[in-house]
Amino acid sequence: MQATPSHPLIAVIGHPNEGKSSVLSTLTEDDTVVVNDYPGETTHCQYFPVVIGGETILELVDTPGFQNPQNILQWMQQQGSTDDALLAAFLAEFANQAGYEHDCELMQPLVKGAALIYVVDCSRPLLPVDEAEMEILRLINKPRMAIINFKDDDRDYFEDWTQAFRRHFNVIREFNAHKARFQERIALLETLKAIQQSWEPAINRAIDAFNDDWQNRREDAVLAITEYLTYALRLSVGRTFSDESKRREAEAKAVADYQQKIAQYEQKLFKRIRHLYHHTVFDLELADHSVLREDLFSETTWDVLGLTKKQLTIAATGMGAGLGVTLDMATGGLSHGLFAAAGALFAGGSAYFKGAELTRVKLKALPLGGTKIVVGPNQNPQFPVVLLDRALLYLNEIANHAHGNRSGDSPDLTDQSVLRHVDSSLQKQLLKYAHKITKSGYGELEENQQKLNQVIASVIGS
Ligand SMILES: Nc1nc2c(ncn2[C@@H]2O[C@H](COP(=O)(O)OP(=O)(O)O)[C@@H](O)[C@H]2O)c(=O)[nH]1
Ligand SMILES: [Mg+2]
Repeated sequence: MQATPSHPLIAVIGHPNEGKSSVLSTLTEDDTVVVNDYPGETTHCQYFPVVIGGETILELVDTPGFQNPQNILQWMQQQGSTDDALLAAFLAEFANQAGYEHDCELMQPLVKGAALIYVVDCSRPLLPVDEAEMEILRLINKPRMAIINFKDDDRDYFEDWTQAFRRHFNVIREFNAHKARFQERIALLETLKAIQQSWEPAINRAIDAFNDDWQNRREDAVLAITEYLTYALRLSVGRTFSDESKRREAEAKAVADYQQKIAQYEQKLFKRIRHLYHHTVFDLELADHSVLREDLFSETTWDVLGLTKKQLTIAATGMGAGLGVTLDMATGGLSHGLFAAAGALFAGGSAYFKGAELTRVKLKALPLGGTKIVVGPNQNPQFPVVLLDRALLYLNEIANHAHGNRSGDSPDLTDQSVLRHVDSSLQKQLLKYAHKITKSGYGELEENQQKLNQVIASVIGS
């Protein structure tokens, strides 16, 4: 009955509602795995291959919970056999017994040569059924490890659990299905090598593939962010109006249109990032206090993100008139989000920034009558910093969000600005290339984009 799978096959086994599906979802980065608030809903094994570059490098199996562990253990203890012989005898005996469907089903992957991960929530007391389940698995004697998934922080029962694990498993590891990040997933894979040594080369290949894939995703994300910044920095929006009485309305519409276009592109970017990180089904909710819940052009966004006035002054030093200190037109008529917020930021700041152009609003007389008002490109040096800060915050959030965590609460986002904490030379380069992109003719655009791309990659790597 012993089959040998061509790649590591691992059954995730345990009591209903302990977090099996959540662990599996997080490990495979698959948010199609059904996670249930109520126990006992999984009735059949479901196979979740991890495919990278077209190759299945690993496969995990979600299994139903045990139904009758104590009866089964009693029966097994009377058999006088262990290992594969015991597994075969059990299936022969119970295959057609009503009420044992889940018990038989969960053993199926083991027949196919799977190793097993036994998942328990150690924040609850150890019960006799748990001992029975662990003893059944010990008797069947497949390569196995215990995974401790604390559903809450209660550690009162941990010692009892640890002792019970020692009797039944050689390898025990803590893994939080809601919080685990990339490095913790890799660490768990490393541990799997210890339970099934013949899989070591395959697991090493899987780890390499995971690492490469992780790197590729970052590169793709950085490229996508550079494209977005390029679009936003170069964007301008025009509106025509026939006489002076219509000017304010035209201006307001142009500003609204300008802001909406950037906000829409940002949403497109966020979706792309979600897909890169395999968050495709579950609609992830941002933490309550995340600044990402604020509109891109809200005052809060402009207060919390971007560089401090001092940092901005230092980063912009030497850029001189390049910053756009010349005004085509006073921006006083524009009271909408971005312009008002940016104005507030600079008010009372250095004399240098007081005169800085917040955005370019040009008026052009049209040959056939009427006037065109043009909003953008925005040359406020804080503009690319705020946009990039939001994109990096989102990337961080997504890259670290465990796929098994469906409750929407997410890692702490209190330290909101990423860019305030990077080296000032990077801040300076960011401003420099953002500014060049705003101004570039098509001939030099690509080169400046590549530079900006490098700056963003360094920020992420720093
Ligand atoms: N807070 C918290 N809840 C968890 C964790 N793991 C699982 N849960 C929750 O426990 C419930 C059962 O999880 P599920 O993975 O479906 O358990 P299964 O029946 O063993 O597959 C779900 O409501 C999960 O959101 C965890 O690490 N932390
Ligand atoms: Mg489940």
